[in-house]
Amino acid sequence: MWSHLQYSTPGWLSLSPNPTQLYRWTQGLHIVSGTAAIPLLLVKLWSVFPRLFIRPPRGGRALIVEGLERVSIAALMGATFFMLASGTLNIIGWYPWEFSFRRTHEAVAWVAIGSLLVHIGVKLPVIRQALGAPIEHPDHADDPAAPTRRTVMRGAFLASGLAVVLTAGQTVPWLRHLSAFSVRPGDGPQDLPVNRTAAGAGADKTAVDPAWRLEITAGDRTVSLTRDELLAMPQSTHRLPIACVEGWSRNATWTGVPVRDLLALVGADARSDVVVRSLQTKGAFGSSRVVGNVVDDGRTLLALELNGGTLDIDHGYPARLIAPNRPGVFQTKWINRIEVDA
Ligand SMILES: Nc1nc2c(c(=O)[nH]1)N[C@H]1C(S)=C(S)[C@@H](COP(=O)(O)O)O[C@H]1N2
Ligand SMILES: [Mo]
Repeated sequence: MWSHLQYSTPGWLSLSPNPTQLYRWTQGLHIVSGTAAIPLLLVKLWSVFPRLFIRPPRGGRALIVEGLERVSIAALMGATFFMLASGTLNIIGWYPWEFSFRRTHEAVAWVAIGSLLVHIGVKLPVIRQALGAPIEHPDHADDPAAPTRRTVMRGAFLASGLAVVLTAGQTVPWLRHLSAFSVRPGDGPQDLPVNRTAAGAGADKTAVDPAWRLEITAGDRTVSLTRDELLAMPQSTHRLPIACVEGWSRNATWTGVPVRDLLALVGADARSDVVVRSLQTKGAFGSSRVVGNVVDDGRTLLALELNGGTLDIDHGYPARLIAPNRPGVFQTKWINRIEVDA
């Protein structure tokens, strides 16, 4: 839910650039816990599956209670399946649907949370009874060939742990080489994965055009700078992560000009909200808004270099935004305009 809040922050709320790694952490936890939940859900379903075929009770009241319970379970199952399936497809970067993934994933999460609370409420007496009973209860031993509860639990946690180890490397550096299943273990130019390439954004020609200029505007004031002029300004270097909504994240070393220094050139206040625009001609996320308290942070850079070399074109050459505690999707690449809000 925090990841969603950072992705789509209401206008009246101004989130802090600190802690620097917060979005990376919530996003990583989100992906890891979702992955871990898949085997747990499957085992849970397997264990309750036979109950689906139990004859409904006779008698009006009992039938209504049973019916309501089944409806709430249907909502819980539907929501949970949707969450894990759509989340997995999002990590893979495959969107075989028309609706907005992010907004739907968030809305259905509330359905899942609500129906889970109802389900736990309804089952509380059963849960209490089961937790109080010895784990190898004789009632469960009527089929000697069936696995014991302990075996099933161990299997489930093992499968879940394995799923985490095999995917978490796209977020956790020391797991990188273990993560056979992670979709983007992170091989890209300059030791950083690429989300959308310059060609994919329709910016590959304009990005290398010698006529490129960075335009900074505030009201009727405009300043235009070449890349060499930007390089001649005082540079700052900071280690900041890219944390992608699609489930991978990575720290990198960025060098460039603090955005607030660029605002000073047009006489704008360092705490102004700004919109950064790019050369992008195809697809979404070609521009983004940076709120004043992020602009004011000296680590919010118009980056010109990455990991000690000139920014690769697929990482946003000639210039890209990088700011602390910011969803990757808003770290806009191929910037050519910075507009200060009036
Ligand atoms: N102009 C533009 N900038 C963009 C994007 C984009 O599609 N267009 N994708 C964003 C996304 S989703 C991520 S995760 C980061 C990834 O940066 P990288 O490709 O340099 O690792 O760039 C962001 N910047
Ligand atoms: Mo992203």
